Amino acid sequence: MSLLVITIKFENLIFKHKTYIQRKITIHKLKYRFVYVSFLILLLIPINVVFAESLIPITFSNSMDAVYFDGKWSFWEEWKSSSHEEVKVENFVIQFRIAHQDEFIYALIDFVNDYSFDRGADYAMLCFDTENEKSKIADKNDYCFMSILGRSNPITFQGGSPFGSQSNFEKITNNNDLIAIGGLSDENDRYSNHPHVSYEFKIPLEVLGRSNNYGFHLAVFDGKTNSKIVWPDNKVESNSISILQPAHWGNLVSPDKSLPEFSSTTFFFILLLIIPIFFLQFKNKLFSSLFH
Ligand SMILES: [Ca+2]
Ligand SMILES: [Ca+2]
Ligand SMILES: [Ca+2]
Repeated sequence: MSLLVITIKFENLIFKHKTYIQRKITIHKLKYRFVYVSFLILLLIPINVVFAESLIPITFSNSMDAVYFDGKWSFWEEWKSSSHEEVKVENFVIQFRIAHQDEFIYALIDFVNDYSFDRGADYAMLCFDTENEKSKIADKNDYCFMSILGRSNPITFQGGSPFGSQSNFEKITNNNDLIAIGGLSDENDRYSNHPHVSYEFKIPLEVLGRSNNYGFHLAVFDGKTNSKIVWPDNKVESNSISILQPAHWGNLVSPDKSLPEFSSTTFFFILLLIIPIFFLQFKNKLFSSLFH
């Protein structure tokens, strides 16, 4: 074999090896881009699309102790720092806001197109299954809090009653710090200037206990149209005294476990720290797999 042939074969070998390395780098680059793009897409998808639809996130807010309980959005900043969920069923629109601070859960139910102030008939009710067992019959750790428009005192219901005719719930004494009040909105409302019915709740964690995942149900009734809007079913029922059983409730989830007291801003900064670490680790793995 001549020297020329050996040289050509050797050059071909080197060329093939170089091509193999380049192909490997290209594949790794593509993998890297795929992971990066997927991560960006995940960041852009709303949380209620990533998870099941029957889920409402609850966030920490450091301004809920400034809420003025008059049954309406009283000033521009009042409910600004809270989670938002829009419930749209047929022609009805409810803007729901919820947050927690210290020993309380705070909620606003803004029934944007209930223009009739039906005193003693319109009502809103929030229900919590504190162990989120989704049981077929309400048990002792299931609570509902009801505000009837025009009445100063809220009503607390607890599950575990033997009476199926009352959906296995019974009235219990209100916690002293419980507030649930209905009202008529004014020009400070964030969603509509047309006066409409809204409700504000302050629910003590002394009753519920802290959890990062409650079973959750919302029911809002308009006396004029005899329509009860229920979440998570997103359907309209005519009024009845029955309360939906926990098996049909959705979830109220705290992304920051067990309702800890740190803000969404802190959560965002933690995320900002985690992302570069994630990519640095990925990059190191990429280089080590190429050169070892
Ligand atoms: Ca208010
Ligand atoms: Ca009404
Ligand atoms: Ca339960």
